[in-house]
Amino acid sequence: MTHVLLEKKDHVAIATINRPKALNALNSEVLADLNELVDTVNADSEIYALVLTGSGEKAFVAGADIGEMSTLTKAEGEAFGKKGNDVFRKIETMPIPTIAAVNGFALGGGCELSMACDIRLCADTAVFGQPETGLGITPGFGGTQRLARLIGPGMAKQLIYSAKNIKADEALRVGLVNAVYPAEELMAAAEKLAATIAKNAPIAVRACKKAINEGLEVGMDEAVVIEEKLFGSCFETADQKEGMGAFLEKRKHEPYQNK
Ligand code: DAK
Repeated sequence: MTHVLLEKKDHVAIATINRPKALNALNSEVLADLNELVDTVNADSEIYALVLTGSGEKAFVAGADIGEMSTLTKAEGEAFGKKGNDVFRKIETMPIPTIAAVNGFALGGGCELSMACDIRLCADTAVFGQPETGLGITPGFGGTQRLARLIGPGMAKQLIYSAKNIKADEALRVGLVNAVYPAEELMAAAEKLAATIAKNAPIAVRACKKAINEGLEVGMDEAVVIEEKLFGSCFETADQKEGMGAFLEKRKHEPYQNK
């Protein structure tokens, strides 16, 4: 991967989008690298959580690459949108939890990328927005869909129609991010949360992600069945036996084995 750096700390992977000259803007190469990142992380059974951030102090991702997009035809635009949507959906449906550590501008495709992650933490210097209508296009990497689901249609429509950016405190107020940190503390906070998640039974954590994501896409009757099946599947795991056994024996559980 040329534009994505990958580091592992215990059971946590930290991926950094690294195209600082263009504020980490998403061109086809970065999208291809993100695709490869997901394949690499998914293939590593020792990774229990992923933190995604941007290189440099200024930007998480300043959007899709405007230079690359500017001359697209209708068919090419659709193809570019599909490429991004496919990668972002692949990120959203990764089995393990994902945390976007938003360290600066998260505009257009950058805001959309953060929304494809499970959890968003940001620096107090972060700026979010969907500037697309100001450029003559719609959000194309899931922004119209995920923003409305995350913060509600009223606020999503305001942000998307107005193309106005919001700062970290406003992103927290509208529920786009879970927490804001001083910029220099963001990565430590994101890694600490990822490590906390990674200490819990990995199969159970992955089942929770699947239950929440898949349950949100169906009616409640179907959703609770999804939960029941995943709940049941945990009782075939060694980690469930250790977790509950440790409680009953009044001892601390052994580190979970992902089994
Ligand atoms: N694309 C390409 N290059 C970018 C870029 C971007 N999105 N953002 C920044 N850069 C480049 C700048 O061109 C500049 O390059 P040089 O001139 O140095 O070669 C370098 O990064 C530094 O940027 P600035 O000099 O502009 O830095 P400033 O601090 O002055 O400003 C800024 C930072 C983030 C406010 C500004 O760079 C900016 O406004 N950037 C553009 C933000 C933006 O509008 N992003 C949204 C892009 S639209 C779709 C598929 C996808 C999408 C839509 C439809 N379908 C196919 C349907 C997604 C759309 C978007 O994401």
